[in-house]
Amino acid sequence: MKPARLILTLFTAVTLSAPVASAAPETGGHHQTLRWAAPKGFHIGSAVAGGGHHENQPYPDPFTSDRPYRRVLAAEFSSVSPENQMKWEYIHPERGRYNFGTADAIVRFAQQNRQVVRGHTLLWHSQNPEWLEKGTFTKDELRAILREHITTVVGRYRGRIQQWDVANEIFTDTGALRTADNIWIRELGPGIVADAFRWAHQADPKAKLFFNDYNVESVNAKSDAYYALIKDLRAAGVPVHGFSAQGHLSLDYGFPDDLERNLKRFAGLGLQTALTEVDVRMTLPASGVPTEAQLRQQADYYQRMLTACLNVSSCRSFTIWGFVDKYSWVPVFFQGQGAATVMWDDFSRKPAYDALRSTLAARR
Ligand code: 9MR
Repeated sequence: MKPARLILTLFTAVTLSAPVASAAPETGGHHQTLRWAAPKGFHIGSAVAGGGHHENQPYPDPFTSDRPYRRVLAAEFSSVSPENQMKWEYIHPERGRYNFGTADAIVRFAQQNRQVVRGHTLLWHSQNPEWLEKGTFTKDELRAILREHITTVVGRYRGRIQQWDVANEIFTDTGALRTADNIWIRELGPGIVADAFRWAHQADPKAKLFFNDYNVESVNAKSDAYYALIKDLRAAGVPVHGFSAQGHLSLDYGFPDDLERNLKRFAGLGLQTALTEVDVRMTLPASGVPTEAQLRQQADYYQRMLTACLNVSSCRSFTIWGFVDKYSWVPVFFQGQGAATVMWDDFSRKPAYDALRSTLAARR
């Protein structure tokens, strides 16, 4: 290349891609990233590591402390989801006291890097603070607490959250409502779910409001329960806009071949769909290092999930639950399993990463 041409190329690369030009050297420039490969309007996302299980690990908080991690997060993704930082126990640790610092920083980071944000989550049975789970409240008080929380948190980020997981994991795998372990449904009855959507919609009329769960990739008892509930809610005019499958898969189980068909039936209700927490774990060999065959099969699972989403026009958002193994929740929760993400600990790319990028690029 002639020197003048080289300088021009460098110049345009830097000016056109700022601020994403800070891509880590190992990602090889923005033309080789997932977000660049993605078709227009299609968001490729990651969870933002921090809080939750990270707090008991022998490393500092990834999002606030790991600069190479932040560079890859900015360079590769056009959507981010706080992994724990907007959950009740993190953002509302005491009654009447909110801890917005990290959530604010994530939303700011997203704006600086031209990323959208998926808010996670408002009504859930897990990761609620003790003051809430163990407190003594009347039904009216509890209702007011939820309403105030949703109004405050959703209102704070009004206009800056693309999709909210309003209700997370409200059904069991048999399709029963979690009436025992979900404090809201147990104490206030199932009608509270509709109220949560109404309050969220009032606080941010532009945000798309989702039901989100795991083990709903297929047509099964659990996804049937969502289908019936959402149909009723929409008929009653409740502002429900989306249904998302988390996509936590394992090589120990078969691939959910009917994922595309399942997403399409929800699209048929007039909903947006999304894959929100994709990862593919495996039982590791004694060496702790996945075999070539496992890596190939993992790449295949990632690719098929992405393809299912790309084949459904209402599915415009595909998020992986972290991109680097060292911060993944999987080894912490499943003994002997791991390697569930698309990058090795030094941010070099696994076959699963390449499969995602080439699949996106083919639809560009
Ligand atoms: O990845 C999250 C981890 O850091 C937390 O310790 C854990 C606690 O429940 O939650 C993990 O994220 C979950 C998500 O919020 C909802 N779907 C399942 C995810 C994996 O457990």
